[in-house]
Amino acid sequence: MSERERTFVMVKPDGVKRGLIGEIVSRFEERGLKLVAGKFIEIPRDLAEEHYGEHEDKPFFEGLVDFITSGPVFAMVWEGGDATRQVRHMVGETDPAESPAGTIRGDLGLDLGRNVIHASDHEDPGSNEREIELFFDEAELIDYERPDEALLY
Ligand code: RTP
Ligand code: MG
Repeated sequence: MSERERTFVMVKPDGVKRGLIGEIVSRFEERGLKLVAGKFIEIPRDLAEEHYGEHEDKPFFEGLVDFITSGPVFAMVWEGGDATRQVRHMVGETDPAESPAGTIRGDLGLDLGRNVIHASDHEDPGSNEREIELFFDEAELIDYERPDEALLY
């Protein structure tokens, strides 16, 4: 039994344009995580800069913000036991070339920039809550029961 937790995930513009939203959502559903919120949006530049604020001094920052604002993203909140760590495990490494087969980036990612998905960082405690708040209002987080609830946490 692990603690119930919510984590933030988004399919990046490359994943949306390649038609990978369904594939990515399916992986989390099949794993037994519960979808709590989701929306299809174009991220305003100031939100993108805030979201990736931890990287503002890095040389790739401007390019990263350009990329994440280059097209629509599908933003989601998923819930489950130890969800942030679990999701990052499923996502793989930052660079798809270093991500094992079976991970989302290992199976679907193209390169360091076009790595199809963002997920909150389990090594940065609180990043999940911070990112959820950045993208969603409280009223957009939907509470409901799944019949297999007992397996989720
Ligand atoms: P994300 O935040 O997008 O889920 O990715 P991540 O945690 O795996 O990696 P992070 O270190 O947070 O970096 C954010 C995104 O910046 C791009 N990046 N480029 N050296 C580089 O050129 C470089 N390093 C990172 C990647 O697209 C990464 O997903
Ligand atoms: Mg990150």
